[in-house]
Amino acid sequence: MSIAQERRLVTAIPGPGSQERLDRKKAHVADGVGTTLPVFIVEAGGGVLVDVDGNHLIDLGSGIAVVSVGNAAPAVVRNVQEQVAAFTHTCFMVTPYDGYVDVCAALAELTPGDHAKKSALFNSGAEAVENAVKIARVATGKDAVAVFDHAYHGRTNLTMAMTAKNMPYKNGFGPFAGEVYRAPMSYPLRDGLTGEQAAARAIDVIEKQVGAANLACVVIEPIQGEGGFVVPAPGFLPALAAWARDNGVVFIADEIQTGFCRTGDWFASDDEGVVPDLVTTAKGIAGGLPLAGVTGRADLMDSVHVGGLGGTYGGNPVACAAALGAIEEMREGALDERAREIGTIMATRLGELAAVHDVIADIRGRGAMMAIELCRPGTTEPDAARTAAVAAHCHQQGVVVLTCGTWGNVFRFLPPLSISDELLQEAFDVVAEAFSATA
Ligand code: PLZ
Repeated sequence: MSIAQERRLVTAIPGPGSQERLDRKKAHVADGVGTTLPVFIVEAGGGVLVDVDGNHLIDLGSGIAVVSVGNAAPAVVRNVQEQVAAFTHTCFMVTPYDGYVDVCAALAELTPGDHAKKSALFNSGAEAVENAVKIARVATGKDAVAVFDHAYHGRTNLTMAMTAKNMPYKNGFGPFAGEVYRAPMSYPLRDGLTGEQAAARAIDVIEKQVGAANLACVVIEPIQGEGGFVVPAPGFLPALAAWARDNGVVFIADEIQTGFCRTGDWFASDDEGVVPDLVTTAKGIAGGLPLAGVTGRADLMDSVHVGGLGGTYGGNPVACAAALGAIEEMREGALDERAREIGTIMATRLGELAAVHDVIADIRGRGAMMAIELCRPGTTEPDAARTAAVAAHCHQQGVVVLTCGTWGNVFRFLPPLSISDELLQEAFDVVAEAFSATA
């Protein structure tokens, strides 16, 4: 690793170089595109981001769960360099190439279940979700889509309708796509229900307000991402999947944020042995290059007419080469196990923190996808102000932390799986200090 794996601050955050570039950004980039931490990056790898001023920041975000294998991971760089020099694009629908088929074969092997599976590749998570719904509609001949409170599925028109939170994702952007219905999620901190009880509640809403006879699919994140890393109570996902199977409804797991070793398994559905009919993937699949997939039961995937699925860039050869490199890194580095080790360290540090700071109402997550929810002590009243203050302190001290949640009161920790124990511990020293400093 050529980048020193240490936190090193040589200027204020942002430094003068970043400040100058922020002014240019302001002049040329639409204000609607926000910034979490205003430093401009020139290099990254392991667990470190280096900015234009030479500051070394510890990365606890992985570019929102994307660079799970690390930034510029060796096998990704090698494969991309070879592919980009050979050819950059043909359009798979015009003249095919091996990389696309290789990624689909790998997806069939790695996603839950050992039934016959096929895949189609796209550019973004939202596009994968849209296509999963298209496939479910053709396969079932039904229209309705059930999603959950706190869900996040993207920013395109259909996926905005599927996403729960208005601000910033939906506000003013309607009208939204129709035939999307929302059911209550299992949220143990806030509903106190068992998984079975929460599933019965959700199924009742779906049956009474939509009806299985009209429902093409249920779409759910096995652990919710943007919505607050909400982990449903055990039994919730299996009960929903069983209901979908018994009622001719396609069960779609959106594993865009949870997939590819993030939660300590290859896919979060594996934890309870849930086998979805269709799985959507993106983010961690390709080490930072834009690629997404829909993978699932061959009979469902093949229900769509020839020419019905595609897109100019879907499964671009360079992105596929990157994915094959990322999958090689995950396999050879046993990154599912590494995610569990990282999870143990994070859970220990967060437990220590929660023992001291009663603003921490919940610690949840799995593997290298952990979160804490901040509430006014002794209540479940969200404390977004404290969350923002702690985040600002961490950013100033050179640790990239991300927040999420319907109320903006959740810290999510998503380090690259290439981070060292030392760096991870140091990052949590800074988080602890940020809690004390803002108490
Ligand atoms: N489904 C579960 O997490 C993307 C959004 C960042 P795209 N989450 C990060 C932002 O603010 O835009 C996501 C997800 C789940 C779908 C998506 C959408 O994936 O690749 O951003 O389209």
